[in-house]
Amino acid sequence: MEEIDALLTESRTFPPPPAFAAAAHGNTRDPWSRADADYEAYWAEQARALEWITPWKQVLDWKPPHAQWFLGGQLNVAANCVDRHVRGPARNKAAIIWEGEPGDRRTLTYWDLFVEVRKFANVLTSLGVHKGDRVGIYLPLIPECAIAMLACARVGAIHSVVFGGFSPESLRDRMNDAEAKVLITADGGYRRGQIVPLKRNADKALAESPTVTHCVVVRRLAAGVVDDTFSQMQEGRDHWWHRLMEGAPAGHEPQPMDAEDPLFILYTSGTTGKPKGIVHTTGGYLTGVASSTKLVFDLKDDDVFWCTADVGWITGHSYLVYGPLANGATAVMYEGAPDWPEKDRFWSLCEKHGVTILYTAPTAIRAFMKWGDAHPKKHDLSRLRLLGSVGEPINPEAWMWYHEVIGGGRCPIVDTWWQTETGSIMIAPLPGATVTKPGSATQALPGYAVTLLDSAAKEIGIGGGLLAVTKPWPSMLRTLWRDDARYVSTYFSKWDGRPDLYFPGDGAKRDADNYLWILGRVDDVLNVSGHRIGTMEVESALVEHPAVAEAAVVGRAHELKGQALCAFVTVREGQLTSLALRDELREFVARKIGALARPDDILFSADLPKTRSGKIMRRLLRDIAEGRALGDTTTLADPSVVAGLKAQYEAQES
Ligand code: 7RM
Repeated sequence: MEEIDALLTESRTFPPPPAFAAAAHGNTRDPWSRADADYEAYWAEQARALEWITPWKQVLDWKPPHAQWFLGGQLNVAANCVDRHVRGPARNKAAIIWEGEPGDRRTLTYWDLFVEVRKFANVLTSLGVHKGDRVGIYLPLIPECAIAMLACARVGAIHSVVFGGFSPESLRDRMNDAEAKVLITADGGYRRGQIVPLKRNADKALAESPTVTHCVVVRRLAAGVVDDTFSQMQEGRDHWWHRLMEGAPAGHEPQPMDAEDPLFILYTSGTTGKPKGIVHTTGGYLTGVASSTKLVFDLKDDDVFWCTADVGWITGHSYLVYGPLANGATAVMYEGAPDWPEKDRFWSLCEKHGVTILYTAPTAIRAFMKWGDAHPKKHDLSRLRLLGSVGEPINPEAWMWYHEVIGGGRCPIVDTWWQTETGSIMIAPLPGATVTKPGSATQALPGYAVTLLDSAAKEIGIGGGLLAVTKPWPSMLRTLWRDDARYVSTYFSKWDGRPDLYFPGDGAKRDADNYLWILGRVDDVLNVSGHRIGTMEVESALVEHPAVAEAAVVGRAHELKGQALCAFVTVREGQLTSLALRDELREFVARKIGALARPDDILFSADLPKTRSGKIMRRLLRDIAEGRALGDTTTLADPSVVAGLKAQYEAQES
């Protein structure tokens, strides 16, 4: 039996526009040929684009499931992202164009970054931070995020960024697990016009984080709102960022780091609750992100690259900070919400800053669709030349809308599949070389060995299966912080006796052109009368209906079929819900992908429970559909959504 059935077919294809292809970095199959011919030589070539203090002696040491890359090599990430650009023509180029939610703006050139990062590196040293120490970063999305991360990298400290939307408890647990010495935070940040009281949260966390001896506080809040309730400074422990910077020396030599020294820890919430501290190292990580940023986004000197993710997520680490800066590019950074003060904020930002490459998530794209075309139509988006998607499968409907309404039909879309664990993009088109298909992340990038396996590790040709990575790659996680056993059991124990096979936890299908279509997390797969149905295809079919903005599908136990399908549906703005619409949607899915995928239940809801990075939390919807008490809801963006849904579901049942 197949691990997962493939139901949907999507036959539209989009070749790279000729002019785009002609100017693109990758516009032939050549990178794949080179990588296939000599895998290690390919990665060595990518790594040589970085500046090394000491050359490596060995490209790869692979003792499954532990890999080491560029052994003997030494480099410094901050020197690669800042110093080397300052020596060249990018000295006065904008590195970060930042806009705060209230509309305040700052632009930092590479020279500005050089000045700030060196000074803050000296600040860290003065607070007793040494190579290998852990530093927590809990900030709104302001330039100090990048400065703090790069300053850590400069002195060899391991940063652990905690998303500013997380609670004091989450912050505390992460600080304690990593035994952080210093925490960098701000008095507050702005989100939907409200103040996020970061320092107050930090105070609560630090009351139970005994290893943290110093807390550096950025003054973010406007003068009028700065008051003691947002920033009560604790004598001896707390220091204003700007005060420390005033007294810091300007010069600083970057600490030479071994390629395999850790660069950062980033916690991801696992299925069991206790977050996993994903550990990334220096040489391999930077090689992976620098190389993929250039190739996948076809990054050129005059591009204005906007990755809309927060630095609290891996996407922000890799494609807001390290990837663009390693390439000497200009990155846009925006602090706030996409619908503040109006639902056109993203398009206003694109127009105002002349964004050429936009990288965002399907959940955002579906929200924009729901809000209607008028918002983007108000703005000149003609500078855009490339669009990217990440975080979830992008359903063809959203892909087409992104292509037409945002991209004006002229911009290729790169649907990029990867994970916190993989560090950088693994499956994606090269926009100048790959014919794209709406909903498919296409194929593995050059230098990545991705395939589909069944549960006996047998390769699947055409059809559905388990995604697997068969060779190590430079930016792979190296371990879980102080829990290597969990690293082995989570990622390298899916197939008996094969510790060389990495299991990402996703299901996918391969089509006749050897394209991959990610079908969602394997944990979410439904089993209806023996058919293994991925959530993505049913959701995608639902979203194709003009009344539907977003859908999430889960299974509940059913005595005859094994599982029955339960769909949670959000309708488009202005659309009314009715029993007739419910029946219509059930038939619509049956027609699109077959009667076996016809949802048994459809529940209309104004919102779906999502993580703070925008991924739908199907686990909680399953709890609702099966009438269980709700599991852990602490990682939800808005916990009230799921409580409301549960009440609504129960009312409908009775
Ligand atoms: C970058 C990021 C990882 C999980 C991954 C998938 C899903 C991410 C795509 C995708 C389909 C994509 N890191 N995912 N990108 N699914 N198409 N292009 O999101 O660690 O937070 O999540 O996200 O399930 O395993 S993550």
